[in-house]
Amino acid sequence: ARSALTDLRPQPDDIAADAVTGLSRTPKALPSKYFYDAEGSRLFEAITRVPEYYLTRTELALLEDKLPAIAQAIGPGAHVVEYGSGSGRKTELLLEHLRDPVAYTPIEISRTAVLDATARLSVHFPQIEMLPVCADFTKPLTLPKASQRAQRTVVFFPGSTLGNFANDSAQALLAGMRQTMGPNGCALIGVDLDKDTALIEAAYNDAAGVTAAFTLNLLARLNREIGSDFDLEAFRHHAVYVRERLRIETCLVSQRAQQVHVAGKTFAFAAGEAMQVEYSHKYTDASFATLAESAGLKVTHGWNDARDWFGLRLLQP
Ligand code: AVI
Repeated sequence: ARSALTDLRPQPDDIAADAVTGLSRTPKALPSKYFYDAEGSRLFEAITRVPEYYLTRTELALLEDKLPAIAQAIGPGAHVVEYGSGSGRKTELLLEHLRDPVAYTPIEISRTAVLDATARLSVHFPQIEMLPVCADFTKPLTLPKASQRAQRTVVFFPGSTLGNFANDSAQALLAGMRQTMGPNGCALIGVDLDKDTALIEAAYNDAAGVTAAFTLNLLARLNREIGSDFDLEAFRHHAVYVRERLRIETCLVSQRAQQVHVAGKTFAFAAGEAMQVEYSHKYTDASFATLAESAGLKVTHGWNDARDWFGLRLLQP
């Protein structure tokens, strides 16, 4: 099968400029997309294995359980377009269960990640055309055309990654997916569901401290890459579920009054000052339907695990 890379030449991130912009806000903030350097990606993998972080294992079990029904709803001849570099086992499960899938396109900013994902999958699925794309999926995209056998574009976005986007960005991302899928396409999206506060908060405050290390790695990354001087001992991970906004709000709290130097500028933190670093939105059926509608999409099917902790939703224009 063909496997040429389509390189849409994503604009490289300006980490220093983004950090300065965020630190100049009130309250201070840093973008969560910078969590995922090599060390951050390793720590996130470790999070998916801590007992409190139910999301990944619940979604995998849900896929295993419901894929026959999902494949039925999607129909034959899919061109699967995954937002992200391929979720390993989740992507394999989807491709295994779909009827006569024709092509697979992972979209990812990292050239190596997107090529690795397709190389790995092409061994398992030699009959599927591999059409990797190096691009920023939050920006407008023109994707390579799959063979004429493809009947339908299926956007795959598992993991509740949508939840890490603020509402306006999530809406824009879904609107972009609507363009990508076309009038006859659909999107299969994994969403973490609203539930008991204690269960959600435990997932973001694991006892082993892996999530705290993941959050603090953001500061370590800035120190490594842009030469800032954050003192990692002087900030503490803090994650709370704010039910009115249906989201985990994670911040780093300054443990004392201190100054930090970033890209030639000095930023003062008060003792106890919280810097916003991540949102993880949770959804109700109503909140997700409203979000989908705001992007011109309808929720046509939904599957939850037996405890209603995690859901998969099929969206169509
Ligand atoms: C990748 N994303 C869906 C994770 C989440 O649950 O929001 C990232 C994460 N942050 C802390 N723990 C996991």
